[in-house]
Amino acid sequence: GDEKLAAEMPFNPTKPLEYGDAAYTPHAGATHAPPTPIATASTSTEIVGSEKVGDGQPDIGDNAINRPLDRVRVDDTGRELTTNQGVPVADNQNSLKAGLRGPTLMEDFILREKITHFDHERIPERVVHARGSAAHGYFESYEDLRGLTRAAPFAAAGKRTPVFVRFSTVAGERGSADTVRDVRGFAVKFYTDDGNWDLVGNNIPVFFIQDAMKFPDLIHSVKPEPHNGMPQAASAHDTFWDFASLSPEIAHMLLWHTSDRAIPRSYRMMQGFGVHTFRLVNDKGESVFCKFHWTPLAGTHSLVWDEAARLAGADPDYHRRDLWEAIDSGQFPEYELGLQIFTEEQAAQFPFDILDPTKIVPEEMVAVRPVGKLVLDRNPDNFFAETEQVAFCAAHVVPGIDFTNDPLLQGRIHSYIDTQISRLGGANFHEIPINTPVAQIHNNQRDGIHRQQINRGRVSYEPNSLAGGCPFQAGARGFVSVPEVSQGREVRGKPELFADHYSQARLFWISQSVTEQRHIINAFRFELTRVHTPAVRRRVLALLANIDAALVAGVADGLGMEVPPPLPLATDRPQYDYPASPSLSLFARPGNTGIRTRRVALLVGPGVDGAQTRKLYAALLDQGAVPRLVGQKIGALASYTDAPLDVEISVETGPSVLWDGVIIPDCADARDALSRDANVLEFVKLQYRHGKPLLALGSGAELLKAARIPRKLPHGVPDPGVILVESSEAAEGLNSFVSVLAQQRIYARETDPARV
Ligand code: HDD
Repeated sequence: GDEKLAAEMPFNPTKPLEYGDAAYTPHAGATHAPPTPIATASTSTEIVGSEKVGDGQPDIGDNAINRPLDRVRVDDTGRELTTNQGVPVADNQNSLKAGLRGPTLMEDFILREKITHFDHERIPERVVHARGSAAHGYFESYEDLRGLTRAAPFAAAGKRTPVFVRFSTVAGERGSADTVRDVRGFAVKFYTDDGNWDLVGNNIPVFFIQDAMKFPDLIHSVKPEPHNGMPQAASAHDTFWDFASLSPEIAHMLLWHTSDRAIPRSYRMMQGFGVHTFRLVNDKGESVFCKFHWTPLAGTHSLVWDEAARLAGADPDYHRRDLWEAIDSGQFPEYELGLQIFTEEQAAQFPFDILDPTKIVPEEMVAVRPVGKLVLDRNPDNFFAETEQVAFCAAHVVPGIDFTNDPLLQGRIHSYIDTQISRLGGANFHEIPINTPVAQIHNNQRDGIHRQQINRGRVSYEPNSLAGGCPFQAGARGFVSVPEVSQGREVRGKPELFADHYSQARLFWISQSVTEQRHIINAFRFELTRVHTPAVRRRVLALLANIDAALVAGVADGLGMEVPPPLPLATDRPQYDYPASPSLSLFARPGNTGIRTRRVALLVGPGVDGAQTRKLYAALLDQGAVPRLVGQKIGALASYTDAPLDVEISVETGPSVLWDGVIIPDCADARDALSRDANVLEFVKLQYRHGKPLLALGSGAELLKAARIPRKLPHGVPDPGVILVESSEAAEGLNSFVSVLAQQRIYARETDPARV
């Protein structure tokens, strides 16, 4: 019917009716028959067929948060176009004019409403963490933790609490690239029975500064420089390193920031941390200290810098797309929540202050106890309404969770609510659906811009008798702050232990593998090469000189500079000598999801063995990988064995950095067709340079030869990731390929400078 016609029509069939005399007769525009309703899974909690949600599309899965959001979910399927007042619109192509060539009439309220709304579509972006991507899901507690905390999510084994999680970069603007070197935000909103709890963390367990007082300075230094608005989403410029070199408390964070943690392969493959020390409180009022850790089941994996920089051009949405596609294809990202729990007495013995956010509690001192899992199983329906308007707040805690006196955290308690008031336009931002708790809201707060709630009755004060005293205080059931005793003279300053700036930086450094250490040195080299003021570079070297001799020597060499004397220490106290902590290496958590969601290019050219290609494709799909046919151009490609292949992506639009590995199927013309194409050669070389597995079958090997891919690692042993097999051994070849792909990368290939 109409649908088929519409599909076959490469043009807009009603276009002619917009012109000349035809315009005087209103017409219906391009009508489509309403699609046949799609049966919704019985597990869905969506209100199927309701006025607001149409025929039940899109399928929203089984998730407790759906129901509150259903109220506002809109589905246009089979509906007429209306104004914001619900008035059906006859013509959405033309403004109302006095004659076909006449001026547009002021009376055209439809045009004016549409343009006015458009003119106001943008809101201010977040002052930090502007660039982000989010998903819905749930948190499931492994056990009943009520002995430790009365926080609702931990009340029973198997209890599920709906969550909304937003990942982000810090420095870049809303449209900046995902793969820049930066800290990643990891913000979790738990819609608990006792109200919203936001765990607003990062993928790095320490922070740059020790006191909220310095936050605006830190951010001003890393953001684009104010005179010329450059550089975008980068710490590699003078102002950041100027500030850093004058703030030695940054030393520990700098090593994390220059490590591969700051260029994760995916939001699904990085850890998350609450950073500060928090408190857990049980219903007897007893409290312990707690550090929160999220650990991805997919393991911790990172990009390499050259790849990250190229990715920013090839796909600025690389992490956003990765998260979206994983969830869309049912490969739900999972993270385990772990707690480091310790008492006040234990804390007093630590060689650092637990209120200092530039320090970790090494896992060797306090083990991480797994207590539950986070599963992200549904993409947002609307980016703006959900991902952009979500308002996280470090002050959002629930009974069972409490703050500590960490001076950075104390400042955050103020900042987040405050920033939402200008970003989201007023004090009622909690009524925006994505921010509304599942728990009910009853209080005497009233009015304000864009108020949604219609509070009944004449009473909006407490105490009252006219409303029977309601809403009444919850007493002990409510949030009760830990009655910590505070005393002391008013003072602006820090405890002396905060002045140990280098011990944990050294701990991090000595806990890294040789590969990771090399990457840190190279990252410093890159960042400081972009710094133009020699004195700033020298001061950073002087800071590094307090951490490790090999580190500073490596960085100085990269900059062609001498190692300067170390920066003077801020305290005479001896720095603490930590033993290495193996869990600080990225390689400590390889993950257990095999090659699921890994992207594999099957690089095909004229003369390809189509049957073999199809088999490899199917085998990869079978293991949960994402294979794609990549060629010199898209469309039909003749195969010498069977029907033509349908090439999905070209090397131009899907360049090397978008793939975790490449397979070159047997290809009779490989030497002529593929090996003479510089783009194809570049594709293969970059796969090699970035440590990715390459499998060539039969004459596909000609391409590796042309690209001069070495078969041995720099230290002489065969490279397990350069796999050349005869077509008859395709299955064995694929097995070897898969085992390397699961490891993510062969770092042993790296030389500096690169040899391919
Ligand atoms: Fe912050 C956003 C994480 C220190 C002030 N912060 C923001 C987000 C994350 C963090 C993940 C984005 C939330 C989202 O996705 O919407 N921030 C942290 C961590 C910190 C930290 C882990 C240190 C341990 N932040 C920090 C300080 C201040 C702020 C010290 C101010 C005194 N942060 C903000 C903010 C933002 C924000 C200005 C910007 C947008 C927003 O809050 O909603 O209030």
